[in-house]
Amino acid sequence: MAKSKTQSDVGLIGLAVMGQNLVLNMADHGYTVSVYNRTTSKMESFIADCRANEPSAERVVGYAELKDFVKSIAKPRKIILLVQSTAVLPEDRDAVDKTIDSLLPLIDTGDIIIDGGNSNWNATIRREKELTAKGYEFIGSGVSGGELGARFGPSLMPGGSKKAWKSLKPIWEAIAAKVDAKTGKPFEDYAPGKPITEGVPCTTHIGPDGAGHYVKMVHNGIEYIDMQLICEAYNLMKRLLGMKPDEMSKVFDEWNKGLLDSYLIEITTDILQQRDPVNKRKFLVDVVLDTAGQKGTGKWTSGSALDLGIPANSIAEAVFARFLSAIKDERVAASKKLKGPKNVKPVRGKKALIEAIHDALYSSKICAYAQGFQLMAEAAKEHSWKLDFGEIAKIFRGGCIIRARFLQKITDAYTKDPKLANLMLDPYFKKELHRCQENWRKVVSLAVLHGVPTPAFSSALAYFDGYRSAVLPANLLQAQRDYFGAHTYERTDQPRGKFFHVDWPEPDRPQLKA
Ligand code: 2AM
Repeated sequence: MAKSKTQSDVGLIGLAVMGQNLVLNMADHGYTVSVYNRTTSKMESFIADCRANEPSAERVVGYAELKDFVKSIAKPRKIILLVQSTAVLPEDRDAVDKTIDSLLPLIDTGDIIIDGGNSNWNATIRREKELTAKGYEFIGSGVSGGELGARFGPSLMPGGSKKAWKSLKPIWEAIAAKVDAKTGKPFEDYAPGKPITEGVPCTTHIGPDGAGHYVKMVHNGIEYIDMQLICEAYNLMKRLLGMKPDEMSKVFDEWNKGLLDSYLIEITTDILQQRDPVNKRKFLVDVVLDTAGQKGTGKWTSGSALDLGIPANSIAEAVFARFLSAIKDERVAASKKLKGPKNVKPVRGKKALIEAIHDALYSSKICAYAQGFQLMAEAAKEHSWKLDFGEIAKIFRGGCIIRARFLQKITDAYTKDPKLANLMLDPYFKKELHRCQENWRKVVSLAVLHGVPTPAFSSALAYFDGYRSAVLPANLLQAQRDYFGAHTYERTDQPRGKFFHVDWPEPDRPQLKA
C-alpha cells in the first residue's frame, strides 16, 4: 500500500535512551519516524532536543496521543516498542503487554509490532502466538550495542515470521552496524547525519518467535564471561606482578592488535589509563568500588543452561562472580578472618607471565563461546528453531558489545561445518587450545597457589578437561546414587539403555531392572 506524503515509515514507542537513539538512527537513514511515549513531557523534550541538535530532526514527529501516533504511520504499520520489559515466565505480563494491549484497538490486522527491548524469549514466544492468532505480525528483536550501538549501528537479532521479517528487513539492514565484507571489521566512522551505508549489515532473520531474543540473551551471557575473563587477567597482572593500571593498559592495547582484538579489550585499554577526575594522581579504576550490578540476562542464560542440561559453567561462573562482588561488606569482614596462602615465592618472569595470561584468556574465551553456542544449539532443538550459527557469529562481528575479530573464526568454523558439535572441535580452535593450554594451566596453577580467584579461567579449563575426558568419575557418582536410592546404573560391558541395580553393600546378586 502506498503511503500518503504525510505518513511516517515507522513508529516507535518508548523514548528512553535506547528508543531515542534507534529513532535518530532510522531518521539518519532517511526514514520518517513517528514517536510516542507514555510520559508526554519526555517525548516533547526529545523532539526539542532533536530540533536543536540533530541533522535529521525533520524526519522525527512526536505525538501526545496514541491514536494520532498510530494514524500517522503508513500501512502495514511497523511499530517498534522500546518499553521496559520484566516478564520472565510465559504467563507474566508487563509493560510490553500493556503497551500492546493499548495498541490493539487502534491498529489493523497485518500491522507489525516489533519488540526491540530486552524481553525474555518465553514472553516473546507467548506474544507472537497471541498476536499472530489475531492476525497481527510480531517480531521480537534483540538489539545489542548499548546506547552508541542503537544510535549508529547495533547488532540486530530479529525473531518472527518470514513475512514480518520481509517488511522490517530494509529498515533493520539500514540501521544495523556494518562490517567490511572481506575482513569482517566493523566500519565505525559515523556521525550524526552521516550514517554508514556500505558493508555487510549485522542483522539476519534468526528464526521464528523467541529465537531472536534467545540469541540476544546468550549474547549477553557470553558478554558476562568475556568481561569476567578480562577482569581476571587484570587482577592477575595487578596481584601477581604488581602492575599499575596505565602499564596494564599498554598490555591490553598490544593484545587488541592481535587475536584478542575486540571492543571489550579496547574499552579496557581506555578505562585503565583514565585518571580520577576528583584526584588526578589516582587512576579512576582504582576508586571504582568493586561491586558489579546486573540486569538479569546472564542469570537467564545460566538458568536456561540448567533447564536444558548444557554445561555452560563458565557463563554461570561469571554471573556468580558478580554476586560475590556484590557482597562487599561480607568480603571485607571475611578478609580480616580468612587467611590466604603463606610464604609463596614471588612470581618471576613478567613478560612470560603476561604472555601466559594472554593465552589463558584466549583459550578460556574459546570455551566460553563453545558453551554459548552449544546452549543455542540445544535451545534450537527444544523449540524447533533452525539456527544458522555461521550467520549468528557474523552478525556479532559489528555493533554489539562482544564484537571481536575472533568472531570471524567462529563464522568460518560453522561455514565449514554447520553441524559442528562443539566449537572446540573445529580445527582452528582445537589447534589454538592445544597451543595455549600449557600457559593456561600455568596461569590457573599460579592463581591457585597465590590465592587469586580466577573462577572464569578455572571453570573454562575444567570445562575443557571435562569435555575431552572419555571417562569421568560419574561411575562412582552413579554407584552412590544406586547405593542410597536404587537409581540403577548402566554397565560399561553392556549396551546403553540397560539398567542394573545391586543390593549394596552386597553386590553378589546383580539384578536386571525391568
Ligand atoms: P515513561 O517515560 O513514561 O516512563 C523505558 O523505561 C521506557 O519504557 C520509557 O519510555 C517508559 O515510559 C516506558 N514504560 C515503562 N513502563 C511503561 C508502561 N507501563 N507503559 C508504557 N510505557 C512504559
